[in-house]
Amino acid sequence: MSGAYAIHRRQSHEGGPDMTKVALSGADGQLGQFLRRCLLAQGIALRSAGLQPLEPLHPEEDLTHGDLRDPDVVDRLLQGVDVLIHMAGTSVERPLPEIVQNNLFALHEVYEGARRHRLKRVVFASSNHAVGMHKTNERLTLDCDYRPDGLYGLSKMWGEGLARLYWDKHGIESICVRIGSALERPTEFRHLSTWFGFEDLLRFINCCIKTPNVGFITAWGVSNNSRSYWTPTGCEALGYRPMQNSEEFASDIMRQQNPLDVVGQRYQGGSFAAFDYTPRDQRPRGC
Ligand code: 15L
Repeated sequence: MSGAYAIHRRQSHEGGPDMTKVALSGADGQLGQFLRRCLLAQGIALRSAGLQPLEPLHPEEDLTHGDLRDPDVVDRLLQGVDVLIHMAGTSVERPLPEIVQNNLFALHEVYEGARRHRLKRVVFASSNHAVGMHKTNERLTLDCDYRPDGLYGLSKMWGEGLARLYWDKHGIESICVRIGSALERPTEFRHLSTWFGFEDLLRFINCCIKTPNVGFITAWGVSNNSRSYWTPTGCEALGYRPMQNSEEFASDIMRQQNPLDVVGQRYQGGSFAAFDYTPRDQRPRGC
Protein backbone atom coordinates (compact mmCIF):
# COMPACT_ATOMS: atom_id res chain seq x y z
CA MET A 1 0.00 0.00 0.00
CA SER A 2 1.62 3.18 -1.16
CA GLY A 3 1.54 6.08 1.32
CA ALA A 4 0.13 8.32 -1.41
CA TYR A 5 -3.15 6.44 -1.21
CA ALA A 6 -3.42 6.20 2.57
CA ILE A 7 -6.46 8.01 3.94
CA HIS A 8 -7.50 8.07 7.57
CA ARG A 9 -10.29 5.84 8.86
CA ARG A 10 -13.57 6.84 7.28
CA GLN A 11 -16.04 8.97 9.20
CA SER A 12 -19.75 9.15 8.55
CA HIS A 13 -21.41 12.53 7.93
CA GLU A 14 -22.26 12.58 11.66
CA GLY A 15 -18.58 12.16 12.58
CA GLY A 16 -18.82 8.56 13.86
CA PRO A 17 -17.22 5.62 12.10
CA ASP A 18 -18.82 4.80 8.72
CA MET A 19 -20.54 1.43 9.08
CA THR A 20 -21.31 1.00 5.37
CA LYS A 21 -20.57 -2.60 4.45
CA VAL A 22 -18.89 -2.81 1.06
CA ALA A 23 -18.31 -5.86 -1.14
CA LEU A 24 -15.70 -5.94 -3.88
CA SER A 25 -15.95 -8.51 -6.67
CA GLY A 26 -12.99 -9.07 -8.98
CA ALA A 27 -10.64 -8.45 -6.07
CA ASP A 28 -8.10 -10.66 -7.84
CA GLY A 29 -7.95 -8.38 -10.91
CA GLN A 30 -5.61 -5.45 -11.51
CA LEU A 31 -7.99 -2.76 -10.25
CA GLY A 32 -9.55 -5.05 -7.64
CA GLN A 33 -6.18 -5.76 -6.01
CA PHE A 34 -5.45 -2.06 -5.79
CA LEU A 35 -8.88 -1.16 -4.39
CA ARG A 36 -8.85 -4.00 -1.88
CA ARG A 37 -5.57 -2.85 -0.35
CA CYS A 38 -6.59 0.81 -0.26
CA LEU A 39 -10.11 0.35 1.08
CA LEU A 40 -8.90 -2.00 3.82
CA ALA A 41 -6.20 0.52 4.75
CA GLN A 42 -8.92 3.17 5.06
CA GLY A 43 -10.76 0.98 7.57
CA ILE A 44 -13.74 0.28 5.31
CA ALA A 45 -15.80 -2.76 6.31
CA LEU A 46 -14.91 -4.71 3.18
CA ARG A 47 -15.70 -8.18 1.86
CA SER A 48 -13.49 -9.12 -1.07
CA ALA A 49 -14.14 -11.83 -3.61
CA GLY A 50 -12.19 -13.48 -6.39
CA LEU A 51 -12.91 -16.46 -8.58
CA GLN A 52 -10.40 -18.51 -6.56
CA PRO A 53 -9.69 -18.24 -2.81
CA LEU A 54 -7.71 -15.08 -1.94
CA GLU A 55 -4.77 -14.96 0.48
CA PRO A 56 -5.95 -12.85 3.46
CA LEU A 57 -4.16 -9.50 3.89
CA HIS A 58 -4.89 -9.66 7.62
CA PRO A 59 -6.14 -12.53 9.82
CA GLU A 60 -9.76 -11.32 10.12
CA GLU A 61 -10.21 -10.22 6.54
CA ASP A 62 -13.72 -10.94 5.23
CA LEU A 63 -13.21 -13.00 2.07
CA THR A 64 -15.28 -15.14 -0.21
CA HIS A 65 -14.83 -16.60 -3.67
CA GLY A 66 -16.49 -18.44 -6.51
CA ASP A 67 -18.23 -18.12 -9.83
CA LEU A 68 -20.83 -15.35 -9.80
CA ARG A 69 -23.09 -17.27 -12.18
CA ASP A 70 -23.91 -19.35 -9.09
CA PRO A 71 -26.60 -17.67 -6.91
CA ASP A 72 -25.13 -19.24 -3.74
CA VAL A 73 -21.82 -17.54 -4.46
CA VAL A 74 -23.65 -14.25 -5.02
CA ASP A 75 -25.52 -14.73 -1.73
CA ARG A 76 -22.23 -15.20 0.13
CA LEU A 77 -20.89 -12.05 -1.49
CA LEU A 78 -23.90 -9.84 -0.79
CA GLN A 79 -25.16 -11.00 2.62
CA GLY A 80 -25.31 -7.91 4.89
CA VAL A 81 -23.80 -5.62 2.24
CA ASP A 82 -24.83 -2.03 1.41
CA VAL A 83 -22.66 -1.27 -1.61
CA LEU A 84 -21.16 -3.65 -4.16
CA ILE A 85 -18.18 -2.53 -6.21
CA HIS A 86 -18.50 -4.90 -9.14
CA MET A 87 -15.16 -5.25 -10.85
CA ALA A 88 -15.48 -8.92 -11.85
CA GLY A 89 -15.99 -10.01 -15.44
CA THR A 90 -14.12 -10.25 -18.71
CA SER A 91 -12.24 -6.99 -19.23
CA VAL A 92 -10.92 -7.40 -22.77
CA GLU A 93 -12.20 -8.52 -26.16
CA ARG A 94 -12.90 -12.27 -26.10
CA PRO A 95 -15.04 -14.76 -28.03
CA LEU A 96 -18.79 -14.28 -27.59
CA PRO A 97 -19.50 -17.32 -25.32
CA GLU A 98 -17.01 -16.10 -22.70
CA ILE A 99 -18.35 -12.55 -22.83
CA VAL A 100 -21.94 -13.76 -22.54
CA GLN A 101 -21.18 -16.00 -19.55
CA ASN A 102 -19.08 -13.52 -17.57
CA ASN A 103 -20.52 -10.16 -18.51
CA LEU A 104 -24.18 -10.99 -19.14
CA PHE A 105 -25.18 -14.08 -17.17
CA ALA A 106 -22.97 -13.35 -14.15
CA LEU A 107 -24.03 -9.69 -14.08
CA HIS A 108 -27.67 -10.70 -14.20
CA GLU A 109 -27.09 -13.05 -11.22
CA VAL A 110 -25.41 -10.21 -9.35
CA TYR A 111 -28.39 -7.89 -9.87
CA GLU A 112 -30.83 -10.66 -8.93
CA GLY A 113 -28.76 -11.14 -5.76
CA ALA A 114 -28.95 -7.39 -5.19
CA ARG A 115 -32.74 -7.71 -5.24
CA ARG A 116 -32.76 -10.67 -2.84
CA HIS A 117 -30.50 -8.87 -0.37
CA ARG A 118 -32.07 -5.44 -0.84
CA LEU A 119 -28.66 -4.06 -1.69
CA LYS A 120 -28.61 -0.29 -1.76
CA ARG A 121 -26.15 0.25 -4.58
CA VAL A 122 -24.01 -1.37 -7.26
CA VAL A 123 -20.97 0.36 -8.70
CA PHE A 124 -20.80 -1.21 -12.15
CA ALA A 125 -17.42 -1.20 -13.92
CA SER A 126 -18.56 -0.19 -17.39
CA SER A 127 -16.06 0.84 -20.04
CA ASN A 128 -15.20 3.49 -22.59
CA HIS A 129 -15.43 0.64 -25.12
CA ALA A 130 -19.24 0.96 -25.00
CA VAL A 131 -18.65 4.15 -27.04
CA GLY A 132 -15.28 3.28 -28.59
CA MET A 133 -16.28 3.71 -32.26
CA HIS A 134 -16.60 7.46 -31.83
CA LYS A 135 -13.74 9.23 -33.57
CA THR A 136 -10.81 10.62 -31.63
CA ASN A 137 -11.57 14.17 -32.81
CA GLU A 138 -14.98 14.06 -31.04
CA ARG A 139 -15.58 15.28 -27.49
CA LEU A 140 -18.29 13.12 -25.95
CA THR A 141 -20.83 13.92 -23.27
CA LEU A 142 -22.52 11.18 -21.24
CA ASP A 143 -25.63 11.24 -23.42
CA CYS A 144 -23.66 10.39 -26.58
CA ASP A 145 -24.79 7.44 -28.71
CA TYR A 146 -23.58 4.02 -27.74
CA ARG A 147 -21.04 2.96 -30.35
CA PRO A 148 -19.43 -0.22 -29.00
CA ASP A 149 -16.10 -1.16 -30.55
CA GLY A 150 -16.47 -4.93 -30.09
CA LEU A 151 -18.32 -7.62 -28.19
CA TYR A 152 -16.74 -6.56 -24.92
CA GLY A 153 -17.94 -2.96 -25.41
CA LEU A 154 -21.34 -4.27 -26.40
CA SER A 155 -21.53 -6.26 -23.13
CA LYS A 156 -20.84 -3.04 -21.19
CA MET A 157 -23.64 -1.29 -23.06
CA TRP A 158 -25.91 -4.17 -22.06
CA GLY A 159 -24.67 -3.92 -18.46
CA GLU A 160 -25.55 -0.23 -18.33
CA GLY A 161 -29.03 -1.13 -19.61
CA LEU A 162 -29.38 -3.84 -16.95
CA ALA A 163 -28.33 -1.38 -14.25
CA ARG A 164 -30.96 1.08 -15.48
CA LEU A 165 -33.63 -1.65 -15.47
CA TYR A 166 -32.87 -2.61 -11.87
CA TRP A 167 -33.11 1.01 -10.75
CA ASP A 168 -36.36 1.74 -12.59
CA LYS A 169 -38.06 -1.53 -11.75
CA HIS A 170 -36.49 -2.70 -8.48
CA GLY A 171 -35.02 0.40 -6.82
CA ILE A 172 -31.40 -0.83 -6.84
CA GLU A 173 -29.14 2.20 -7.26
CA SER A 174 -26.29 1.99 -9.77
CA ILE A 175 -23.29 4.04 -10.68
CA CYS A 176 -22.08 2.96 -14.12
CA VAL A 177 -18.52 4.11 -14.48
CA ARG A 178 -17.21 4.14 -18.05
CA ILE A 179 -13.63 3.43 -17.13
CA GLY A 180 -10.96 4.82 -19.44
CA SER A 181 -7.39 3.53 -19.07
CA ALA A 182 -7.00 2.86 -15.35
CA LEU A 183 -3.27 2.73 -14.85
CA GLU A 184 -0.65 3.89 -12.37
CA ARG A 185 0.61 6.22 -15.14
CA PRO A 186 -0.14 6.78 -18.84
CA THR A 187 2.26 4.98 -21.18
CA GLU A 188 1.10 5.79 -24.72
CA PHE A 189 -0.42 8.63 -26.76
CA ARG A 190 -4.05 7.46 -26.45
CA HIS A 191 -3.75 7.50 -22.66
CA LEU A 192 -3.24 11.27 -22.76
CA SER A 193 -7.00 11.34 -23.46
CA THR A 194 -8.18 8.21 -21.61
CA TRP A 195 -6.05 7.96 -18.46
CA PHE A 196 -7.80 7.27 -15.14
CA GLY A 197 -5.05 7.64 -12.54
CA PHE A 198 -5.12 5.32 -9.54
CA GLU A 199 -5.46 8.21 -7.08
CA ASP A 200 -8.51 9.44 -9.00
CA LEU A 201 -9.91 5.91 -9.20
CA LEU A 202 -9.74 5.64 -5.43
CA ARG A 203 -11.25 9.13 -5.05
CA PHE A 204 -14.09 8.10 -7.35
CA ILE A 205 -14.80 4.85 -5.50
CA ASN A 206 -14.86 6.65 -2.16
CA CYS A 207 -17.47 9.05 -3.56
CA CYS A 208 -19.47 6.04 -4.74
CA ILE A 209 -19.42 4.59 -1.23
CA LYS A 210 -20.25 7.70 0.75
CA THR A 211 -22.61 9.84 -1.37
CA PRO A 212 -26.18 9.32 -0.20
CA ASN A 213 -29.08 8.64 -2.61
CA VAL A 214 -27.56 8.65 -6.06
CA GLY A 215 -30.32 6.81 -7.94
CA PHE A 216 -28.99 5.89 -11.39
CA ILE A 217 -25.83 7.64 -12.58
CA THR A 218 -23.47 7.18 -15.50
CA ALA A 219 -20.04 8.79 -15.15
CA TRP A 220 -16.75 8.81 -17.01
CA GLY A 221 -13.94 7.05 -15.18
CA VAL A 222 -11.24 9.45 -16.24
CA SER A 223 -8.74 11.88 -14.77
CA ASN A 224 -8.73 15.60 -15.36
CA ASN A 225 -6.79 15.16 -18.61
CA SER A 226 -6.41 18.31 -20.73
CA ARG A 227 -6.93 16.14 -23.83
CA SER A 228 -9.84 14.08 -22.47
CA TYR A 229 -12.23 12.66 -25.07
CA TRP A 230 -14.95 12.84 -22.43
CA THR A 231 -16.70 15.57 -20.55
CA PRO A 232 -17.38 16.30 -17.78
CA THR A 233 -14.33 14.52 -16.35
CA GLY A 234 -15.80 14.91 -12.86
CA CYS A 235 -19.21 13.88 -11.57
CA GLU A 236 -21.12 16.56 -9.72
CA ALA A 237 -23.79 14.21 -8.39
CA LEU A 238 -21.08 12.20 -6.65
CA GLY A 239 -18.95 15.15 -5.63
CA TYR A 240 -16.11 13.56 -7.62
CA ARG A 241 -13.42 15.95 -8.83
CA PRO A 242 -10.45 14.34 -10.57
CA MET A 243 -7.06 15.76 -9.59
CA GLN A 244 -4.63 13.95 -11.88
CA ASN A 245 -3.83 15.09 -15.42
CA SER A 246 -1.98 13.02 -18.01
CA GLU A 247 -0.45 16.19 -19.44
CA GLU A 248 2.26 15.86 -16.83
CA PHE A 249 3.52 12.83 -18.82
CA ALA A 250 2.90 14.29 -22.29
CA SER A 251 6.42 15.36 -23.18
CA ASP A 252 7.79 11.87 -22.39
CA ILE A 253 5.00 10.14 -24.30
CA MET A 254 5.27 12.41 -27.34
CA ARG A 255 8.85 11.26 -27.78
CA GLN A 256 7.68 7.65 -28.19
CA GLN A 257 6.14 6.07 -31.24
CA ASN A 258 2.35 5.64 -31.11
CA PRO A 259 1.78 1.83 -30.90
CA LEU A 260 -1.66 2.07 -32.56
CA ASP A 261 -2.16 1.54 -36.28
CA VAL A 262 -4.04 4.04 -38.43
CA VAL A 263 -7.47 2.57 -37.55
CA GLY A 264 -6.66 2.44 -33.84
CA GLN A 265 -5.66 6.09 -34.00
CA ARG A 266 -8.93 7.06 -35.69
CA TYR A 267 -11.28 5.70 -33.01
CA GLN A 268 -11.47 6.37 -29.28
CA GLY A 269 -11.40 2.65 -28.49
CA GLY A 270 -7.90 2.37 -29.99
CA SER A 271 -6.75 -1.24 -30.48
CA PHE A 272 -10.22 -2.58 -29.52
CA ALA A 273 -11.71 -0.65 -32.46
CA ALA A 274 -8.94 -1.79 -34.81
CA PHE A 275 -9.39 -5.47 -33.90
CA ASP A 276 -11.38 -7.43 -36.53
CA TYR A 277 -12.09 -4.20 -38.43
CA THR A 278 -13.30 -4.53 -42.01
CA PRO A 279 -11.29 -2.19 -44.25
CA ARG A 280 -13.30 0.13 -46.49
CA ASP A 281 -12.34 -1.68 -49.71
CA GLN A 282 -13.76 -4.97 -48.35
CA ARG A 283 -17.13 -3.54 -47.28
CA PRO A 284 -20.42 -3.54 -49.15
CA ARG A 285 -20.33 -0.80 -51.76
CA GLY A 286 -21.09 2.68 -50.46
CA CYS A 287 -20.07 1.99 -46.80
C1 15L B 1 -10.93 -1.38 -20.77
O1 15L B 1 -12.16 -1.42 -20.64
C2 15L B 1 -10.11 -2.59 -20.51
O2 15L B 1 -10.63 -3.38 -19.47
C3 15L B 1 -8.67 -2.26 -20.24
O3 15L B 1 -7.92 -3.45 -20.42
C4 15L B 1 -8.14 -1.17 -21.17
O4 15L B 1 -8.07 -1.62 -22.47
C5 15L B 1 -9.02 0.06 -21.12
O5 15L B 1 -10.38 -0.27 -21.32
C6 15L B 1 -8.62 1.11 -22.16
O6 15L B 1 -9.46 1.50 -22.97
O7 15L B 1 -7.47 1.55 -22.13
